[in-house]
Amino acid sequence: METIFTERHALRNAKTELYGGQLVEPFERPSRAEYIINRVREVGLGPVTEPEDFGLDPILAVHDQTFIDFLKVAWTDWQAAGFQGEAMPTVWPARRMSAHIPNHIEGRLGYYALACETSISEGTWEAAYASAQVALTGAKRILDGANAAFSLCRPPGHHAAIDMYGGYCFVNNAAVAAQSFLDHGSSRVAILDVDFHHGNGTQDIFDARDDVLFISIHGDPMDAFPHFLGHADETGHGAGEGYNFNYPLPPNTDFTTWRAALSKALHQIRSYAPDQLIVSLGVDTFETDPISFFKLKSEDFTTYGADIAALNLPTLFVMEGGYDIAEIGVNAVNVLQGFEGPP
Ligand code: OKP
Ligand code: ZN
Repeated sequence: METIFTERHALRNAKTELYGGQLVEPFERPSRAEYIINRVREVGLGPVTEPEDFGLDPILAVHDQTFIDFLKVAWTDWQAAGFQGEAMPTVWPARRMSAHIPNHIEGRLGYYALACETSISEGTWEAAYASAQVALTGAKRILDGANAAFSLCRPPGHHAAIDMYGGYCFVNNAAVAAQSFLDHGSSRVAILDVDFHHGNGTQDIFDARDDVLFISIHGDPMDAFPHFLGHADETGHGAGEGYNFNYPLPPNTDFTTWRAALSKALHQIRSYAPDQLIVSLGVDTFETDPISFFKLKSEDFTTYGADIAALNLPTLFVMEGGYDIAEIGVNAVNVLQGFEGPP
């Protein structure tokens, strides 16, 4: 399987994340991608290639122009306001407040953020843009006939909504890729999100549409980030009713329980008969992930990769989360090797 990767991911190198009332080194850091690409090379998964540049249009096909314009200038506007640290919101348009978009950068950060742990720093937009191009290049490989590809995206994307960033995500790479499939002739695309956290951004983008089936298996939002979306009763709206499914699972969920949810999800994907499958591949379901509470072991990732392969669909893997960095390469590549099957 081909891996699409660029060193430009390292332009996203924030110094601070707000965690437990302290500013800490971000969990979502450049070494994550380095461990994954090293493992890809170590096992000889396949060629590693640079992304092509498809420009902004495929990003604007799923995100609001005003939101993307904001991401481009947020860091320079923050510096121009005279602040010394990295950019983070401190105020939101909360219940019963005005929806006017403020002028001041502090107000605009609150308007476009769904969470405040994710600092905006120098190079953040450039890395987020490159990450989306990595996803688009993977999609192109599938359109050109590959049965699978691995878009080693960083920063991740599945929390980024139509007009909101947060949860380490700025541009929704999986959604950008799905829309690109549709814009190149596909009728239906399925997105399976196996990251520990609910893919609220992806759900938001396709909530009212029937041309993208979105299914997420994740920590119950009653107990886990993003807390305000991802419940089982969210099944889509309007034309999208019946094309969104969530499998929230409780603390300490092991692979047997997780795999039973996956089995239901795979059955729903099979019935939908999509032209392509996109897997939002987060490996923060691992038993020793520092910010998550599922109990998958490294060999379980291989097993479920094979489960997904049994669908026999052209499949694009898009990297999302995973924060036990020492094992992130093994776990992510185990899914891909499980998908490919024994040599
Ligand atoms: C991004 B991705 C945990 C706080 C979690 C943000 C998590 C973002 C996860 N106590 N804060 O889905 O892996
Ligand atoms: Zn996650």
